[in-house]
Amino acid sequence: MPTPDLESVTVGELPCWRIRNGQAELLVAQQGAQVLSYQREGEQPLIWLNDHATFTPGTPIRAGVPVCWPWFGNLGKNPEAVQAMHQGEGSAPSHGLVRALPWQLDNLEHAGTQTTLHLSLPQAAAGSLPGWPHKAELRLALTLGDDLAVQLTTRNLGEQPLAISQALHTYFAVSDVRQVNVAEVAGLNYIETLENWETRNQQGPLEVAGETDRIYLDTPARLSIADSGWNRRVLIDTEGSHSTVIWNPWIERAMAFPDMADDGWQRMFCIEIANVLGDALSLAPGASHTLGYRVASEPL
Ligand code: TA6
Repeated sequence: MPTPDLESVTVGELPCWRIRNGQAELLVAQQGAQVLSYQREGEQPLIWLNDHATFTPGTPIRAGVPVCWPWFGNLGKNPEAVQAMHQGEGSAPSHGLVRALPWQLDNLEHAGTQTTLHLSLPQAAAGSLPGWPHKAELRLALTLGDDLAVQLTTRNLGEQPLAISQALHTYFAVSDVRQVNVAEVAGLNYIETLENWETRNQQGPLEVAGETDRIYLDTPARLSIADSGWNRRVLIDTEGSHSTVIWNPWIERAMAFPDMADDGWQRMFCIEIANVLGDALSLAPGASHTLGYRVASEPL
């Protein structure tokens, strides 16, 4: 495999990096350290590049792998310890504070056939995120080899416990969301956020037949998306996570989004490897935690 190239490119108004290693191509925006797309040579994409997304500085990008940190979703729906970390008078944006900030590229590491892009967020280490005056080292490692690994590491640099929730809000690419299922969630309890956050039990594999926004609890280390339209199974091997959010906006919500084509909901399926609700973290001073996953695929 040739040594991968790192090329600086612009997508919309955003500076990005494109890495190709002869087998695959990865596109990463500096804003949010956000993977925008990942595709293996000659195959359908694994991570969805929403070509209707807004690529403008300061606006969250609805595509790829948004990093949700130091809280997931609506802050008010988080454990009290996570809420208490926010000390701002102002608003607490959905999905935290880091997805629309420019990150720093620290280095590019080559090891055998693998290339890793190491990114970090200096404002987190400095304790200067708005309304969140805590010091944390926040790093994202993206490793492109035979497959793609995404690892988000938080280290508590402060002197008090650090309470966070987080997610890698990945938009996986699918042939048609109506033709996929997730078998590993069968039998698990989940929070149905669309019905008053009731706890329910998943009967059989998850199939999407309407707006879906669920938090699965006690999720296993491996999840997969069986996609009969593309005759493949996407394998997601997770690290440091026991909760998973599964989301698809379906027809009406997608039509209301300015940054998604009216039929965009058919081609994306969010499986969000997370630490939320009872799986949220409390990191002792000096402690660190890595949330991550590796994505690969095989024929069905
Ligand atoms: O992860 C699911 C979710 O929290 C949904 O409730 C939905 O709103 C989605 O994320 C997208 O959130 P965003 O803030 O990017 O519009």
